[in-house]
Amino acid sequence: MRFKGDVIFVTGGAGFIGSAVIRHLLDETDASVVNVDKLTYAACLESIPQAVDHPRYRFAKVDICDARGLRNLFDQYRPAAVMNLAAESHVDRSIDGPAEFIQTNVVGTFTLLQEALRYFRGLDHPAQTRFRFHHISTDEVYGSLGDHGLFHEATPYAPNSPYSASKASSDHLVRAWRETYGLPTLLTNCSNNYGPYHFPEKLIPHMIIKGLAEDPLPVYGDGRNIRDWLYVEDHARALTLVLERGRIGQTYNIGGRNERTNLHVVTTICELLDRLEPSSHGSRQRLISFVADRPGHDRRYAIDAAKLESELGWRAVETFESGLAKTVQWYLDNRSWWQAILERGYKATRIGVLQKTGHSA
Ligand code: NAD
Ligand code: TDX
Repeated sequence: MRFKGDVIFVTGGAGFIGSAVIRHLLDETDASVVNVDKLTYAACLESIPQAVDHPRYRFAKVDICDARGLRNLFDQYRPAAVMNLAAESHVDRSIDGPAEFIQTNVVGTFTLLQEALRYFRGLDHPAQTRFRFHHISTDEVYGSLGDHGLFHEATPYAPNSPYSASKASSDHLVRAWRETYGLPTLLTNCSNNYGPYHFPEKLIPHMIIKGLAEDPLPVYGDGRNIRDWLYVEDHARALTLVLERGRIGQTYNIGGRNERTNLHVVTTICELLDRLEPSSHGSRQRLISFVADRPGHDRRYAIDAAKLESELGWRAVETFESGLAKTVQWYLDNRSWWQAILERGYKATRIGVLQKTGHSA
């Protein structure tokens, strides 16, 4: 029985990937889950429908920057593992307002590491042997690739956005807490996720929702930037596997081997929408509009997931085509989920374009 009797803290469990991890843990393992989330704009507790009255689920509204709040949680629940997914995650927002990214992604990770270490030091030897601190990070820490090559676990860090710089900082802290204090850490760096319950600000849901509304589909720059897409449920399986069987102190890169240009992604979404919900005005491709590029826009990401595949036997189940078809269908079938986000004030307007004067924080 996987994780039977274990309590796992999932920080950021009301977010896109965190909620997928919790759904997976509740459905496929025997773990008890404590969802530790501050509930920012990106949070949505409705993304875990099976959590309602679930005997192995608890929610705690706690900020990972709040040492005292975290300490109480560690003392109360005595977790066997922490999976840290709490973060500010949107690159465009980090351009307009980097301060929150430094606070949560750097200071928050530091605070969580400190409290995890304090708790770990108080455990008996068998419990220390089992304890894991798993930090979830991004391939964006490696910077941008040219036309060839892949990101490997040993690729040097070269972050280009305030978001990726804050994630790189947090990764370094995790490494240091392992090397200096002996905290049993695991680190995973994954490529762009997509799938159900994805917040509408990100490329794929943004284009689905705009396409349904017959609004312009804003493609940044020339649309030839490449992302390597990973279906979120494949990612959740990979994370659980790394937590269970990954080697302490190691990094594992996670990717779906699905490199696509942004223009290809948007065109495919148009084709799927046209097939599933035809428009009387003709193909949605007429809505594609090229707009000002994102400052510091990384050109290409691509992950080599060979280490995870060979060491732990993980394989992505979804191809980009099967995963995207499922995703578009999910947004058609679950309009109430994303319409509630629009109704509570999320404005799908362009952000992250540099202002000519002044500073942002
Ligand atoms: P998300 O923005 O959808 O969700 C983040 C969650 O963290 C939200 O529920 C939010 O309320 C919570 N949170 C934010 N600040 C917090 C704080 N200070 N204390 C407690 N909770 C807080 O993010 P996501 O896309 O699910 O990403 C999860 C993790 O995976 C992040 O660390 C991100 O950097 C990483 N990642 C994401 C992707 C992707 O494509 N989405 C790819 C690679 C890595
Ligand atoms: O309207 C858009 N038009 C557009 O062309 C949006 C929202 C995005 N884009 C482009 C920018 C990127 O090249 O699409 C690509 C994907 O953009 P995002 O969805 O903002 O994702 P990205 O910046 O690649 O970062 C994502 O993957 C890595 C997550 O948001 C990060 O949290 C993760 O670390």
